[in-house]
Amino acid sequence: QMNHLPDHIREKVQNHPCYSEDAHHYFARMHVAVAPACNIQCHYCNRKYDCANESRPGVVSELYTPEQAVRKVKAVAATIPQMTVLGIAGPGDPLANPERTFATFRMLSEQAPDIKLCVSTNGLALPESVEELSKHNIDHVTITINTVDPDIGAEIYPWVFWKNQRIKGRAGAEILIEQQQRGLEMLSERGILTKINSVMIPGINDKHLVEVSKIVKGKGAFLHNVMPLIAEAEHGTFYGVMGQRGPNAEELQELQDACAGDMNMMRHCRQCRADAVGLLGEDRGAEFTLDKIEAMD
Ligand code: CLF
Ligand code: SF4
Repeated sequence: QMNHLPDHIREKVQNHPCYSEDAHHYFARMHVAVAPACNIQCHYCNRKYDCANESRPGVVSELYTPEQAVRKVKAVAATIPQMTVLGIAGPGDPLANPERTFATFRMLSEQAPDIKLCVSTNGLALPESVEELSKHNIDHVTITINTVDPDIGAEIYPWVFWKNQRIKGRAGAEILIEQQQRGLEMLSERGILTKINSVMIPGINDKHLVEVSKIVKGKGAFLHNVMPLIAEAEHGTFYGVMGQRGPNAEELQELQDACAGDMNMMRHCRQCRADAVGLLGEDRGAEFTLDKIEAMD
């Protein structure tokens, strides 16, 4: 899969553990949980936990200031030399916390220029953020796109917060979808690599995601990551309470195969926490809590 990539793209993905399946055996990523707020509501979210756009609901991350986050990144980089990528993925939406997210990126691009910066977003605030993202030399942006149809969107997103107003139902979903698609186009125009995450929700968007995959590929997305809904009742999400189930492993694989065609599919995602540290599937976060980092200085 990597061999047919043009050089300038291969260079960007060859040591990113999410964008390259090969790389994930050798290179590690870390997340810093600097972004508490969110600007939309997803029916699969429980705000007490990390953003389910990328991560497993049901775990809570300790919130860091940008300064604390930078100290943590330096401490991890000194301990784990394979750590090539720093991602901001929550616990809310990184672009709904622009001061905190961009302060972290700015300090890191100055103080640790070898570390690749990565971000994951629901996309609502993406078009207004693209300029700033390209300033910080960010090559990797993930957008969670669960649908391109506002009627389906209304079943996933009860509201979005837009221009100081809460906009409910189909109208809110329509705005979110437009912003996501425009953001994707703007990133593609600038040559920033994009990964699309889609949460597979049986009976709601499962049949529709093949079309989503084609559309985002047409707009230049590099990689598509179909993730299973996690909706345990004890997580207290709307879907969990309503008895909505997640897909089983076979259903997930069937959909990933159906999307595959000539789209690159990510199949090694581990649905990381917003403060994960280490190789994918490994979590060394407990070695780098604030008290331990302070003791390292
Ligand atoms: Fe983190 Fe996400 Fe960047 Fe990777 S994770 S912000 S792209 S550096 Fe990776 Fe984790 Fe899956 Fe995300 S395995 S949940 S896809
Ligand atoms: Fe929750 Fe993330 Fe959705 Fe925001 S974008 S509501 S934090 S799952």
